[in-house]
Parts: sequence; C-alpha cells; structure tokens
Amino acid sequence: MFSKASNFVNGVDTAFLIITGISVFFLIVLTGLMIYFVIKYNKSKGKPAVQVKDNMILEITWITVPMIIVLYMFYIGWEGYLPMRRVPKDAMEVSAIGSMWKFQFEYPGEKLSDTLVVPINKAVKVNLKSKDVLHGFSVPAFRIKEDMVPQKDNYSWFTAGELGNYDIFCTVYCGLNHSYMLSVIRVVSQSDYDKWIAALPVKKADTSLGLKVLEKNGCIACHSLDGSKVVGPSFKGLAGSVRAVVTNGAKRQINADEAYIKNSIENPDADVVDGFSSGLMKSYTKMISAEEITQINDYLKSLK
Ligand SMILES: [Cu+2]
Repeated sequence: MFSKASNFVNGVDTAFLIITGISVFFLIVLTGLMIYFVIKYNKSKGKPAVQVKDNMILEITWITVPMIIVLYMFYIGWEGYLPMRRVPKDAMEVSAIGSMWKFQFEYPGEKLSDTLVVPINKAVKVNLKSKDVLHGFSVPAFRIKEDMVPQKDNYSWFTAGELGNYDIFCTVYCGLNHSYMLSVIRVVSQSDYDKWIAALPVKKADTSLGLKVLEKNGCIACHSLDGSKVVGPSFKGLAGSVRAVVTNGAKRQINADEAYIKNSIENPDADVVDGFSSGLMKSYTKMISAEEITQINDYLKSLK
C-alpha cells in the first residue's frame, strides 16, 4: 500500500492517514449535527432545545473518549518517529555538509560528492553538519527531515528500499539563494555503489586564496562553482572559455581571459553573458583589490 522508498514511509504515512481520517470523521459528524440542530430547533418551528446539566455519564464520555483519541494520535506519531532516532549499529556513515547554498556529502576516506549515492537495502546514517547558518535536510520521499545546525552535531538515517533518484531540499530559509539549495539521493545496487565510490576522487581541501575572496564578497551566492545556473553564470569552466556576451546591446564572442574577468568584476554590465540579465550586479572595484583579482583568476583557472 505504501511506497517502499524508505523504511520510514510506513510509520509516517500510517500516522498521517489515521490522523487525517479521524479529523475528517469529526468534520463530517460535527458539521452534520450542527446543520441538523439548526434545522430541528429552528425558532420558527417553536421547539425549544432541552438544557442538559450535571449529566455524569455524558461528562465522563466527553472527557475520556477525546482523551483516548488524542493519546492514540500521539502514540502512532511517536511510533513513527522513534525509529528515526535509533540508528542501527551496522549503518554506513556519510556526512552531509550544508553551506550557503549547497549540499556536499563526505564519504569515508575524505571523498566528496555533490549527490548522495547510497546502496539499496542498506542502513545509511547521515551526519548533518552546517558550515555557516541553519539548513534543513529533507527527503520527502523518505519522510525524513532534520535540521543542520552550525556547531552542533545532528543526524538522520534511512534504509532505501527502491532504486531511483529522490530530491533533497533545504527546508530552512538560509539566505538569498535558499531555493537553489537542492540535491539528489541516488539509490543504486550494492555493486553500482562499490564502483561509484571506488571512482570518486579523494578531495583536496581547497584553501586557495581566490576562493576565500569569492566567499568573502558573496560572489558564490550568484555564481555557482559546480556549473549550476543561479542568478549569474557559473564559475566552472569559465576561465579560458569563449563566451557569447551582449555588449552595448550587440551580441559578440569574447575570450574569458584575465582582462575579461577583471572587467566583469569592475564593470559587470559591460559584457553580460547571453541569457543573463544586466543590472543585477554592482561594481566590485572598491571591494576587491587588484591583488585579489589575480587570486580570483588563479582560482578560476583551477576550476575545470
Ligand atoms: Cu540551506
């Protein structure tokens, strides 16, 4: 009846359905009774309603019955939630790192990935971390959602039961490009996973000065490092490429050399990449020094 995407679907959907069912039941019964009484005791019919007072049986009933229903709703919610905080001992571990505005996944052996690839039918513990502000780790198809809190370790876990791709959303408003903070869980077979993880390169901690300048000035809020299109064109593959730009209203090709990058920082509207809007970026002449522009250029060349 329920999707087998993860081991939590059953518990969450059961609670959801039962609570919705109870609510709909009372909506219909109460509304129906209300309409019935409005008609039955309509003043024009001259039939006065009887006042009920000190009726012990009635009072006990309307205290205990709703209490049992409410406690039952709590119980099924609790039953669905508790397993989410109890990670099996044999779970494999991956760290999810949230930052403005992307997810990264760190696998054992210092391997980094932009997507979360997991084997089917295997418990996966996801250690949730944030580099900057509050982010959310939400996988609707798996019925999991946890906060990623800076300076605090949090976690989530799941066992995926069906092959496929599932969306990951950041569910905490974390700044300008929060809505671009997306990723994907790819559920694959154990053998595909083994191949994938073996081919995943070991990360090199990126300590380049150019990246620090870009982060300090908020550039990567609008220019992604991984090729995804945000407000402005991505930095990936930019250095040395040939760009179609619009200069003074006319399209032309331009070589993205150091001079072009410097000019784009200082006069953003001079050569706007075709397909993007002008007037969105201010000049960074006062914020970024000539030395820093060189550092940015060095960094961009390393972004292949
Ligand atoms: Cu976020």
